[in-house]
Amino acid sequence: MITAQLNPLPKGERQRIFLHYSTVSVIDRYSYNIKLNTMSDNINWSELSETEKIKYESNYLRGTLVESLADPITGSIAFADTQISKFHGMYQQFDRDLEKERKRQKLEPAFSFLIRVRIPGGVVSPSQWLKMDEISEQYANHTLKLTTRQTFQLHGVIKTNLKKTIQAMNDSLMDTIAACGDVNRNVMCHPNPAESPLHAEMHETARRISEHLLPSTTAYHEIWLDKKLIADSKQDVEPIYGDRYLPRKFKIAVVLPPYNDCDVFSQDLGFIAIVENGKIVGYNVAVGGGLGSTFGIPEAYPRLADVIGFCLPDQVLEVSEKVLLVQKDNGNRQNRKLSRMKYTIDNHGVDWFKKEVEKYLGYEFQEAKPFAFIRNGDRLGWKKGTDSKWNLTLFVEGGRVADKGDYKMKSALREVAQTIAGQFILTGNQNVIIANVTSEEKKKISLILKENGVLPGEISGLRQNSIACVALNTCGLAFAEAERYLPILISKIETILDQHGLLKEEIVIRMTGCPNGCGRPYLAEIGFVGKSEGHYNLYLGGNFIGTRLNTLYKETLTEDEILAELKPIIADYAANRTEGEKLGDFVIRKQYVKETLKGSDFRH
Ligand code: SRM
Ligand code: SF4
Repeated sequence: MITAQLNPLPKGERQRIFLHYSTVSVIDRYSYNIKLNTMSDNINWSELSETEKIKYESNYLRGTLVESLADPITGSIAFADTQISKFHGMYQQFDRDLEKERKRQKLEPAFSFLIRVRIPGGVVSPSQWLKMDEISEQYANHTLKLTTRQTFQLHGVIKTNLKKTIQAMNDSLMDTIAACGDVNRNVMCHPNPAESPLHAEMHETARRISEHLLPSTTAYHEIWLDKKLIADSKQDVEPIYGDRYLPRKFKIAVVLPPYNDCDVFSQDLGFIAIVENGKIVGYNVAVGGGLGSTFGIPEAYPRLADVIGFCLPDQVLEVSEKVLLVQKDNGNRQNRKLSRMKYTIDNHGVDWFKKEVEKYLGYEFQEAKPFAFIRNGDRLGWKKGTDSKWNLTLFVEGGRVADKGDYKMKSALREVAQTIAGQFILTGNQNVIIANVTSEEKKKISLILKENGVLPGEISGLRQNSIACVALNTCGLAFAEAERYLPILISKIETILDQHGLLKEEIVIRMTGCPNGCGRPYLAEIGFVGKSEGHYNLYLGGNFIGTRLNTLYKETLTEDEILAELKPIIADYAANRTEGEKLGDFVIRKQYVKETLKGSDFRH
């Protein structure tokens, strides 16, 4: 065995030796990696989560992916590779609708993969939109899923189509690197060019942060794009991440007050643009947001970020890097339920965290500057930009771009993409903006939408502000439906709102199939979190500007119970609200729930 001859090695030597062993059998190579890595560093693996070892042993995100992909016996990949493949932008899943039947037939689950694209700020060209549309037809389940982090997901891609899918995306200059995994994820950015001439600058900032924090490993290119490394001429190093990457996922957003359309306080790191005399003079820096939580574990809770200071535009990259590094060096690597940066901050205190980042930076933050938000969510409809170009923010229910009966959203957007020269901008609320179009194109777009049954004007204020995570049938963590059920529940709540003349009232409503928070339900005025099939916890009292967590109102409700609980509250709201008072504020003033002041007070 090669392993015996080569241990122990100084850490820097590891890569060079890996690159020489392309001819060693898979098993030998894999056990070689394990032994070599384990012995060359004094890491007590038994104290760390299993994923730490998998990352470390993966040879900078290679694992045995190549072998797993080539294995014809199963539609799945090896367990360790399911963890490593996340860093490449994909998750192994199975169709949960078919689970029982497949078991009955003694078949393995109907495995397929979710692929998530990296699109900082959500901006794609019409030709990229068309490519994604084409790929979804050819290799996925014929739909495009617009996510809560401004990107596309494809569902239902089988193992043998993974490489072709990634290559097709690459042909259109899109990639999936670091869309998932313990790294910085897709960087979000205020999406609407009509809202401000500063959009291009902000988008560029988001793009640069994303590029700066990309993993450097060449594994992605090697595995998916067949770009082979030449041994000895180039070695993988991860100057930012090191060989175990981050303790957990890491998320960044850049927002432009007064619009909190990326829910900046739910991010690990948020940049809040400060504009003076029409120019971005810098950004307030917010740290420690995160919404994931777990039923039955009070130590795992949603938390909103704290603003710790102000930085100049040219400091954004180093601030991003140093905040990430403080988390990398101090985050919990034992328990993945408690490893997000929000817990590092709560464990050590915000002041400690700020000082630590300043130590890494070598300078202090300036004092944070005043800012104010007026709303979260998207403003739907046509808006004219300062450049006289038009932008249409289009509601996409549950972010699912599909043709359903006479409602042909997918066909409509395909035709629009074939017609316009502007852009498509995916929003952080699962919607899409058809951006930068001329007056002539605007007319054509309106016609195309009408002909395909997509009528943007006719949606209630509640539905406009709805988000539902994917949940069933693909999400392996879902306890209950979300995307497939929220539209039905909303129709029933709309009937109550209509009875009280509140159909146009904008109310933020969000649903997820489990407490992980993918649809950011804890920031909603009405939030639902799935507990079991057909049962949801109801949370009230988030605010319309995304700066307050909501509070558990009632637990484990059925649909009838949900409607029975909401009916009197809506009636009271219609009769007794003060002028302009939003529902989330009303339920606190009327003491339906107490305000949640900090994440650690949050209870399920
Ligand atoms: Fe998420 C895991 C879908 C945004 C918190 N999320 C998952 C997985 C991959 C399930 C899994 O691990 O097996 C889901 C795949 C479902 C499927 O079939 O597509 C999933 N998350 C989504 C998306 C697609 C929801 C959507 O309907 O739009 C969003 C993709 C965003 C993207 O493009 O990158 C999505 N996830 C979020 C958000 C919201 C955000 O980022 O603004 C959150 C809460 C914010 C946060 O991170 O704190 C979120 N997802 C989680 C968590 C809990 C993390 C935690 O700190 O505990 C998990 C579970 C985990 O990581 O272990 C998770
Ligand atoms: Fe799945 Fe839960 Fe995320 Fe919904 S919130 S997509 S059910 S992990």
